[in-house]
Amino acid sequence: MGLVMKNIRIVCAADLHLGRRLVRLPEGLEEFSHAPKDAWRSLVQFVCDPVNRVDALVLAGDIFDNEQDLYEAIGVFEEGVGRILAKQIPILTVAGNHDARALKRCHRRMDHPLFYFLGENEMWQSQVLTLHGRKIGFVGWSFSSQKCEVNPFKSFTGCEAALTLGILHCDLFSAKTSCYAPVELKNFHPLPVKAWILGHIHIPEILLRDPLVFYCGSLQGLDPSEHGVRGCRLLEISPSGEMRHQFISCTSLLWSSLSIDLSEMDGENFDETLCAFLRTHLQEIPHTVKAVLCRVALQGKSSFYRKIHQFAEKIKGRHFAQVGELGIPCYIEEVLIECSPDIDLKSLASGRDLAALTAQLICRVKDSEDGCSKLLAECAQYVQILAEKNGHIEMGNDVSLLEKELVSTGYEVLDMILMQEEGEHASFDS
Ligand SMILES: [Mn+2]
Repeated sequence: MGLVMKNIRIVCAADLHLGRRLVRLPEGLEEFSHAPKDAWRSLVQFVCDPVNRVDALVLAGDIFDNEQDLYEAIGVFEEGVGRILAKQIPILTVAGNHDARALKRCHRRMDHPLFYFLGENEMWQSQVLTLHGRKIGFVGWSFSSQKCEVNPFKSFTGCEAALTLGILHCDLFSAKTSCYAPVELKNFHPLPVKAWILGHIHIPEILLRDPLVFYCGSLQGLDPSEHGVRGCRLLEISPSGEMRHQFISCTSLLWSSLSIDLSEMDGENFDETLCAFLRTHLQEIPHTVKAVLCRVALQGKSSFYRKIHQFAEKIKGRHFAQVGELGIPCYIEEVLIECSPDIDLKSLASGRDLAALTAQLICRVKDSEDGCSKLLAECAQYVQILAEKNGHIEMGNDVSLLEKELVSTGYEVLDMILMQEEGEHASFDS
């Protein structure tokens, strides 16, 4: 019988942010404030399960959420690392901007020959491992403090192995301005590296096929903006060097974001209709998910616009439906009111009264008329400054968000004016 060479299977993850507590969870979901730890435990479970035949684990930085207050996070991390190393499965890590020192300390304390910390002092470092009789190179670079304005590829040094994988925590999306190891996609092409396992950006994404370049994404969504299933990627290298990969869910609390069109609905059975809508749109849920937190955007022209705010208040924060094959509890995290009253805005705007004036203003914002978009951009910058002052750095100067907010408020005002006018007409009639 000939010798059958096996595929090499490497689990890749990043941005675990252990130690982070999920905040503003509705009553009944408090236990999920520890979801990042649960995601790590489910990753460890996957790596250790012999059925999955995992040969190595790669962690591309931001394992810990911050350098202080680490006792709890370090305990749960080291416990998992211990379990994996006990199975003789090597672990390769680099540090991100959140854990530059913490990971180094943890690595020293554990002091295990199969636990590798690559790229100390922002210097590229490589390590060759023999997996299933084949030499695989790993080359990595680590943050040594919270910031690094320099592109790490300026100092890249290679690796001797014929097949090398790169591990890096870096910012690919704002190369000109980022202080988190800014890199550009073109940096990857000329290097003798077959695949790049990246951390930092929390949205899992494949960026290039050859060489393979991907962001692992956060292991578990950390706030409502991180909606969608999160987890790790299983990279498989065939004996001929061919790469395949597959996404594995580690999400226990799933943040979800859905839009519902109200134009075909009457206000009669709003709760039941929304419930059915959630069940239809949240059918395929990975088995790791134990609860869903859904942000619902109400859109379209609504015949029951006047009741919308009342409806929204009633369902917010509530356990609302059982979704997926297993009947997972789904809560409404937030309701975004993006719908409009059932009126003809254009014809209303042709008048000369207060309602017409308001309608005209809404039209100008909606159609981004000349001058208006410039004003909006300026406004967004002020919002950004205010947000930063108040510590909401991640709000960003998002013009489209501001536009939505203005239009929505405009409709609210317009509806109030129309309601008043209706009242006046009614009192004249009587
Ligand atoms: Mn991160």
